[in-house]
Amino acid sequence: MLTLFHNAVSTCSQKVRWILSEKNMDFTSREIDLLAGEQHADWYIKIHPDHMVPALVHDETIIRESSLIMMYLDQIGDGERFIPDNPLEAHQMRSWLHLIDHTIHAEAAVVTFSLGPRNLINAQPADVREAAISNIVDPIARAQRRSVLDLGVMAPEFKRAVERFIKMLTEIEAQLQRTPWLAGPKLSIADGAVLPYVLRLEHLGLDTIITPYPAVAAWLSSMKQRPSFANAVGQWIPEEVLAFMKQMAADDQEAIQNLLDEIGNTMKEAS
Ligand SMILES: N[C@@H](CCC(=O)N[C@@H](CS)C(=O)NCC(=O)O)C(=O)O
Repeated sequence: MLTLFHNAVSTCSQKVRWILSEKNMDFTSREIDLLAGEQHADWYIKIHPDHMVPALVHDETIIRESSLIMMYLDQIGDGERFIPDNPLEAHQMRSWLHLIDHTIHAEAAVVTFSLGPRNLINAQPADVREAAISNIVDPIARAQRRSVLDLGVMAPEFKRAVERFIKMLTEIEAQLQRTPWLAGPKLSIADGAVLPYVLRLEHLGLDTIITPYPAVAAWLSSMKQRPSFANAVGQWIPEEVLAFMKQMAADDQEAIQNLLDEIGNTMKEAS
């Protein structure tokens, strides 16, 4: 019996739903309302002491950390395996997970809260907005959240996060010139783990960041055609939420374009 505590929009929840779908595994869904602060509820922090989703409960055992949950599910589920047998390909897969877990995930939170739900959070009463920030357990993430909610795309953290995303897209493009999937000739956990982060750019109305990378765009399109995409993403995130997430980038279009031009010029000078 599998119960997944997750959130529709959260990137790391999308990853776990992706592998559950690819492995045809049933689960009981328990959605956590992150904007309402349900992750801070006393009952939930017994399940995830870091106040985060996702958490998987398998019978009596709690498994946390989305990448680790993906690998666990691959091992307990029947059928096709998404951890490569070849040691080098398995290493390649884990390198993508490492990049996501140690760098990109935090930058995705910066990009997301500079845009997406920023207006909604800022419109809350001051004490509710303050609680949403001060309840964040990690002090670095807490300071970053405060900065991007205050300054939006003008926050220095936003520029750095976009630069880091561009570096990842360059690396993905290079990999996909060599192999059809991120860890080699076969679809693997790496593809499912990277997908939500590339998609997040699109969901936030930052598609122009992906445009210069044709192999990434083709890979994204292949991922979207798999049934796992609808099962992990499409069926969970309502159209009106997606429209809302894109709205702020439309409002901040000029500032974002100026920033992308500035980053582009710096990269040209450096090369
Ligand atoms: N390293 C963790 C990160 C989990 C994480 O950051 N979860 C986010 C959603 S993607 C969350 O629950 N945030 C709670 C909040 O924003 O207060 C994992 O991969 O599972």
